[in-house]
Order: sequence, then C-alpha cells, then structure tokens
Amino acid sequence: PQTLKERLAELIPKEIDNVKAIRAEHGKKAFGQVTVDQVYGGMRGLPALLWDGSVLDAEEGIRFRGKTIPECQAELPKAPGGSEPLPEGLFWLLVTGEVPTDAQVKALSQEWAHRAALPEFVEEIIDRCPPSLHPMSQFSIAVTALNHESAFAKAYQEGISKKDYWGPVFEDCMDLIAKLPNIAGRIYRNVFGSGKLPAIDTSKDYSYNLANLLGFGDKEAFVELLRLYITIHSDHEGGNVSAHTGKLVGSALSDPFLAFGASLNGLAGPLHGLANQEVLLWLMKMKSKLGDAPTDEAVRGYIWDTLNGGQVVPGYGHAVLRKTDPRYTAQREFALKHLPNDSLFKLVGQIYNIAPEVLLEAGKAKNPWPNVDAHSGVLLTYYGLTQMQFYTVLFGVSRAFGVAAQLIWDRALGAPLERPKSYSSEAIKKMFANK
Ligand code: NMX
Ligand code: MLT
Repeated sequence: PQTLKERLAELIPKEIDNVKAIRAEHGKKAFGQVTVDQVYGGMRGLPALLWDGSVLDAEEGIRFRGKTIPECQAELPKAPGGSEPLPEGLFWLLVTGEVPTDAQVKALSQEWAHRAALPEFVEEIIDRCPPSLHPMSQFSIAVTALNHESAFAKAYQEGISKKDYWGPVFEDCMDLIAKLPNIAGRIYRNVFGSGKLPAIDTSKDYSYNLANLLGFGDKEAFVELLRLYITIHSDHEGGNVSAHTGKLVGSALSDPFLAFGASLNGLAGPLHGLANQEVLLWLMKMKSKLGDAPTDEAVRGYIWDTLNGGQVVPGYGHAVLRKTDPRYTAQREFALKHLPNDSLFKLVGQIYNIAPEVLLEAGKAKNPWPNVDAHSGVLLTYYGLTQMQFYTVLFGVSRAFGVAAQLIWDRALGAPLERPKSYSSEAIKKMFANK
C-alpha cells in the first residue's frame, strides 16, 4: 500500500496552493477586535494559530479533521476482534485528512514497531533518574535527549533547503511516536519496580505493545482502552498548552524531539495534563474521608470544602468547552460497557450528578462540566494501573500524535517563527489613556 510519507508528498503541493489561495482571498480580513482583557486574560478566544488536525467547538467538543469521536470510532480501522479505533489510523487521519485502509494502518504499526528501539544512552539516562523524580520529568528528559539522533537537526547543519524541511521532520516525528512506548514502559518499570521490559512485538499494534511494555499485554480490554485513550487524547486543536508549546518551539526550527519535550513540560502542569493524576488523588482522599459509598450530601460537602479551601475541582471546567467533554462521554461509555459495577466508576458518575450544580452555585467557573481528565484514571485503576503519578505520561504518549502531525505541516508550509507582540501595563495605560 501507499505509505503515509508517499501520500503526504502528494498532498503538500496541493495544500501549499490552498493556503496561497486562502491568503490571497482573505489575507487582509479581520477576525475581530483584540481587547485589553484578552491580553491580561490568558488570550482566551484570541484567534492566533493555524492548526489543521482538529478544531474544538465550545458546545460540541473536538472534531479530528472534521470527524467527531463517535465518527472516528465508527470509521477508523480496528484491530481484529477489537471495537475501538487504532491510533495508527487516527494519526493518518490527522496528517492527511483521510481515513486509511486496514493495510495502511497495519503498515504503520509495523513501521513504528521497527523504529521503537531507544539509543542505549537514553536508556541509561532513564535508568539513572531517581524513582522519586516525577515520571513526567523523566519523560521530558528522555524525549529531549532523543534530539541526539534528530534527522532534521543533522540535515539543517548540512544546509538542507527550506522546501525540503518536512522530510526529515517527518522522519523525526515517526521516530518520536515509535519510541514513546519504550520510554514510557521503562519509566513505569523503573519507578514502580515491576520487572524487566519485554521486547516490542513487530506483528502487533502500537497500543498492544505499549500495554505489554507496561505489563498489561495479556489484558485485551486494557489494550482496547489504550486504543481509545490514545485516540481521544491525541489532539485538542492548537491553543492548549502542550500543543501550542510544541508548535512555538518547533517554529524556532528546534527539532521535533526538542519541541515535544517542551510540550511535555506544559502537559505536566496540574491545570493541564496532570489533572488526571489530581483527579485520582482527589477521589482517593474523598473515599478515605467519606467511605466507599458516600451519600450525595457528603459528596456535595466534600466539593464545597475543596472550593472553600481555595482549590480547583480537578477534572471540571475548561478554557474553551462549555458542555460535557465528549472525551469524558466516550470514556463513560467504555466504562458502562466494561466495568459498569466498579465502585470508583460509580463514584465518578455520582460526582457528575453533583459537581456541576455546585460549581454553578459557586458562580466562578465558566464551564461547570467535566473534562477528559475526570474519567481516565478510574479506567486505568480498574485494570490495575493504579500508580496515578504515571497517568500524565499516557496523556503525553497520545499528545505526541497531534503535535507531530502539526509539526510536519508547519515545516511543509514554511510556517514562520512565532513572535507575537507583548505590552507592559504602563504601555497599555498610555496607549488607551484618552480612548
Ligand atoms: N474548580 C474550581 N474553580 C474553577 C474550576 C474548577 N474546576 N474551573 C474554573 N474555576 C475558576 C477559575 O480558577 C477562575 O477563578 P479565578 O477567577 O479566581 O481565577 C474562574 O473559575 C474562571 O475560570 P474559567 O474562565 O472558567 O476557566 P479558565 O479558562 O481560566 O481555566 C481550567 C480552565 C481547565 C484551567 C479550569 O477550569 C480548571 O482549573 N479546572 C480544573 C483543572 C483541570 O481539570 N484541568 C484539566 C483541563 C483539561 N486538560 O487536560 O488540560
Ligand atoms: C487538552 O486536551 O489539551 C485540554 O482539554 C486543554 C485544552 O484544550 O485547553
């Protein structure tokens, strides 16, 4: 079958023409005003970035190249006997805008398996990290160190022409994604002491191999969970902290390992990807305080205590979404199918019935509904992956898919260095003094 790189080579000239035409027709049109509040307010709603893989609607949630999560679940290739989409297919979709064939997805699984080995020095770096160093820091260190092998950094030093940048960036992105299971598995086994890392099985798909490296290869339902997990966490348009950081750092022509290492450092923050760890911690504290089957009143009181303590309710709220995150719903449906009677899942469902009310009554959060992180840890815990400090690493493995797809396109389209304008408060005061 045609490879992803071959298909990309056909699509790039067409997309360059498409962008030229858009700019010729619309280039001087305005999205609207930029207010001083937006500059102080974390740039909410400010149109500032091009991002092709996905667009987020505040009410409806994410669409990957125009497709909702249920559409991806229906249309993307599956493993034999499986019912969740293979992330390989999602990556193809993110990069090309097209649904691949089963054969193309199979070829991608094999290609990633063949690229999966880590340089020995990267293994040593991971092995030397103290187990007390957070898995996300270890992850970022290891990904950054892969820059030693970067095809793009080497080609740049050798004077590659700008029009050819995308080729070695594509190679680096494929290597990056392919090597993440070995990095994640090694960190997991080192930190949580669960034995020797098995070899990659080149006949199996990416999610199976990741599950196997973590010690869960024999649990088919866990492998299915990872297929769904990696698919839905991959991309959330361009403005979220990890995606934007990767794009920004990539715009300096830092190679994909440096760019994605930076993404991971953003994902490691508690308001972003680390929220999946925070949710589990919060649930465990709730259980130890209120017992296994608390009353609605007790749960409501616990949520109020969280807010009154000046803390956020983890897993709730969103900078863009104004309805329940469809990634939450997809995980809830998975739970209803595979673990309907699990007590922690029931607690998550109970909180879903109570927390939005409380957040609305408290009156601050613009979105009282749950986001992706409110659900993921409960599913992982059910299958025995109980080490919550590891959860954001899995989010990171997935986010590489979205960041990599855009890095390839940014270099193919000759995206410029990002350099927005900033102002001091003094300058803002002067600028608007008499207006
Ligand atoms: N619990 C308590 N307060 C909240 C929450 C929440 N879940 N969500 C928002 N608020 C507060 C927020 O802190 C802010 O307070 P203040 O005016 O004192 O600064 C106020 O409500 C208005 O914030 P919003 O405009 O609604 O939210 P914003 O766009 O600034 O932030 C989040 C979005 C996601 C950072 C925020 O909702 C939050 O902190 N949620 C909890 C952490 C979380 O689940 N993060 C994961 C997001 C998804 N991901 O994976 O990245
Ligand atoms: C994400 O997946 O990146 C989060 O939902 C945060 C965001 O979109 O801002």
